Amino acid sequence: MIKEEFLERTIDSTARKSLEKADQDRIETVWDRLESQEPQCGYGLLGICCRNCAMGPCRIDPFGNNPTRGVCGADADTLVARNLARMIAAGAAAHSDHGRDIVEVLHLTALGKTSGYQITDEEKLKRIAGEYGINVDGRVKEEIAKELAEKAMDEYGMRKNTLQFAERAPEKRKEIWKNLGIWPRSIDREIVEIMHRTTMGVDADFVNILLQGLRVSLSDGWGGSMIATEFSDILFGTPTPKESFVNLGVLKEDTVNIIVHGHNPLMSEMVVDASRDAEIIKLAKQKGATGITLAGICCTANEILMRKGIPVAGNFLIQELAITTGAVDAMVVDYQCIMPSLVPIADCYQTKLITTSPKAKIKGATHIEFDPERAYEIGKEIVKEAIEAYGNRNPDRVNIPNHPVKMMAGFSAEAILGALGGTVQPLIDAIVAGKIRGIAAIVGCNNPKIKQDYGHVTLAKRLIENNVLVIQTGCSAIATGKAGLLVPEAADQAGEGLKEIANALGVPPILHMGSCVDISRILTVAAVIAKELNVDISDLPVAGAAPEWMTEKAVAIGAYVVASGIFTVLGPIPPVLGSANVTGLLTQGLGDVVGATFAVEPDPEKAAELIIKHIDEKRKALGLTTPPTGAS
Ligand code: SF4
Ligand code: MSK
Repeated sequence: MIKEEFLERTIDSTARKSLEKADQDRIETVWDRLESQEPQCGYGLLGICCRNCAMGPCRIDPFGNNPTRGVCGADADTLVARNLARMIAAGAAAHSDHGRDIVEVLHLTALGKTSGYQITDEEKLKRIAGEYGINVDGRVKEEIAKELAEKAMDEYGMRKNTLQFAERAPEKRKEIWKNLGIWPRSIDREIVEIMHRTTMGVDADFVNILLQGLRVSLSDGWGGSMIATEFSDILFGTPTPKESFVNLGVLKEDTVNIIVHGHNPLMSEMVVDASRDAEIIKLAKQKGATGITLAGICCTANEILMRKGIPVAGNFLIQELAITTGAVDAMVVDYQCIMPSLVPIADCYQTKLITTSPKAKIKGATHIEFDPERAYEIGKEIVKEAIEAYGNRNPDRVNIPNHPVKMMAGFSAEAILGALGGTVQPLIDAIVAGKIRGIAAIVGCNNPKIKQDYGHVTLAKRLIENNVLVIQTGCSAIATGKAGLLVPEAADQAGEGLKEIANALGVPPILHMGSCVDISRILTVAAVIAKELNVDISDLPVAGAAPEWMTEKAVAIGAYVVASGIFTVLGPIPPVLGSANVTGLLTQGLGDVVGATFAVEPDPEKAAELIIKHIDEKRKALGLTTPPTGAS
């Protein structure tokens, strides 16, 4: 019998078993640490504290009593807007810096200065080069890639003053951005400007601050993230639908088990290739293993799942539990969403925790630094470390929860269009006919404040029951994968119309579109549909949701999704309630400005109702009749 408290922490049955084991082994987890932090600071939760200068730290009374202003005179509106803008800037920086690393490696690859990388999708290279106005005729792919990478590098600086991919948006959307003065000029510039504007004594107009927050978010969604996605496709291949497996049961007792965790595919792709090297497999067998099992966690998992079909061990809240299985010989991390707590847990199970990025070292971990010029050799070195660690594994401490779940992923924009016969028209026809009521993007993290995966899975189920096609990325997609919803058979749980479409195409009713930066794929598809209909994105029966979000990156994503015209429902409440003005702007005022707003609804059942109501209103405005609802 699993303890009641563990049943309350997660709906993932393999996580529940591992929580039991962690408890027996006296391992402290993220849930334990959340408990020890409670009650959390009320000022922080409301967003009304500031430590942006040494006259502070300052806080503002949430009930309107003294103090109503910080030492410098900044009021609650300014504090909340500044704090939110800084969250957006940090999130945009993370996504965009990831994109920058990809651009640099594409450039080095074009110059012949990398090991292990090649230009895999030449067709996409030429298509993207065409978007950037680069002549491709009669030129070899390396020449084109070099010029394209250099043009992208310009978008991080201040000479170009515009972002090419923002041109993908429909005309009406572009007009809105231009009229509001939030057209993104460059990636780094917008982030730096947020930091400037929010330092002591600069921007004290909450509307002005938040508009710059939207601009920096657009430089992420239509800039850094989109570059990360598209340039990764050029290097590693554009994803196509493929089957794989998910949950902790993908680990195996008799193989060397390696988990890759983080976000950027540059290192993990090399670890994948190295783990398939005949000489390396032979080495693993010499040590008594039957082979090498590679699995992923978080968005690095999604990157190599989408392109290579590598199984997924779990999403964000699984990272500690994976090690407590006692079966992980090495966990290889790059950056973002990696808990520093992994070091003491890895120590308990003789797991090698290997950091690879100079930007993300963790004290106590083994650091094997990524170097694009020796990337494949480093990949082999890492796998050899794992093989060595396999020899130290204590079989008495191994307990892998079994029964991995089948899942399907790989739905890039190109793959979706391919499945539809090369055009979005069949999708539009299905929406017009009411077979598909609308489209909802469910994205984002796990957050220990919410029962793990409950928000994602419940919301997704309710939406597909009501004929809403669900598209997903990030840890959210892994959640529904674990729940068995990312297989074509899950269409049986959808409403009649969606079921008919999914069955006809042989796809799940929920499409896994990739990692967090791949939300840019969702923007691309939304733009294509809007252009086809000659409307704005905000006119479409589409919505977004982040039922268990946690990172600053998720705040940046929410901001660019809303700024792109898509109504978005958040589960956890962002730290804005300390300002009625900022809260009002985000939940109502933005509707008049960018045609979309945020809503906050922690209950996924109610969030589904909000999304369906929104979709029906948009359908009505487009003159489409609302279809019948209900599961088949
Ligand atoms: Fe206080 Fe103003 Fe300094 Fe913030 S910037 S810490 S509100 S004095
Ligand atoms: S990994 S950003 S916990 S989705 Fe992209 Fe998951 Fe959120 Fe990290």
